[in-house]
Amino acid sequence: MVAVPQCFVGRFLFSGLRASSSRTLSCAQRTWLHGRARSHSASSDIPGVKERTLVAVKPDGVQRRLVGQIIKRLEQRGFQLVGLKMVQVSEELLAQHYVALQKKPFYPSLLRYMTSGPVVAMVWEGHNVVKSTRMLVGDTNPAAAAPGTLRGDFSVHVGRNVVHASDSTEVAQKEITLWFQRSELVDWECCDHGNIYHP
Ligand code: DAT
Ligand code: MG
Repeated sequence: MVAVPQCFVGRFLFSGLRASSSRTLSCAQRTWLHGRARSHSASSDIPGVKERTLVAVKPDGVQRRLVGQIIKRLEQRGFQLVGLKMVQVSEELLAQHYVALQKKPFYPSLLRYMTSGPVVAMVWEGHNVVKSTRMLVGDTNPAAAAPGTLRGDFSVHVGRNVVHASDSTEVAQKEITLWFQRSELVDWECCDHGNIYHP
């Protein structure tokens, strides 16, 4: 990284040219500049900005090479990836994940489906990320999922609906703890934070 001299930074910060000039700086330099310039727009000061949710590309989504498109939709919305791994899910984990569905007639086929191949599990962070991600994912039944949603665009049958997303903040916390170790999640602030959030 190129060091940013103090006098150079001072000129930008106080001459009013910071926004246009920072276009020529590296991401790390912009982050540093924003950190110096902001007094109260750090993410921890914005209510709910640290909300997290579990998103999992199910085995059909992985087999159909949809991982990239699903990540793209969450990234382009402005959410931030804080955890990512590919896993062959165990029946024990799924039994806890789908505990509310254990009495449903489709439960055995749901277990077979979810263990049929690898799953890409992710944790995404951002303001209202749980609700917004559910809207991006769309209705459980793809037939009812609106066009433009992931399920509405990429799936046909409820038994192969390509992606999972936590349905409430409480469930999200439980699911993240179930799927991820604390050490697998990264606390970081994206250098475009100031363009996504109003302080
Ligand atoms: P969601 O995944 O939208 O949160 P859910 O928690 O009610 O929906 O169900 C979990 C998954 O179980 C769902 O994504 C697909 C499967 N499933 C739900 N209802 C089903 C049904 N009637 N037949 C087959 N699979 C079903
Ligand atoms: Mg659910």
